[in-house]
Amino acid sequence: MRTADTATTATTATTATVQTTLRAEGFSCPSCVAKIEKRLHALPGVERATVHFASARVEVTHDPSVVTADALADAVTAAGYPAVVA
Ligand SMILES: [Cu+2]
Repeated sequence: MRTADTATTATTATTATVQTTLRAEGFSCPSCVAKIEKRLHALPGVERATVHFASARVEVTHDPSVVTADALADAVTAAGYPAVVA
């Protein structure tokens, strides 16, 4: 019997991760992308971080109870790329 309480968007969720998009400034080359991704991956609670060079957007999958969207923006800003939550 099928039940109605199965989460429609459930994938491999063992933790309550959400996806946050940041808008950042100051990218000038692909090595900036690697630097930002590395910085974000180093934070506890970050599951995935993808920088889109052409659109200056950063998509981060994270557990908001461990690291907030604002903390992600702060980390990117601290790396030298002023960032805000989009
Ligand atoms: Cu660069």
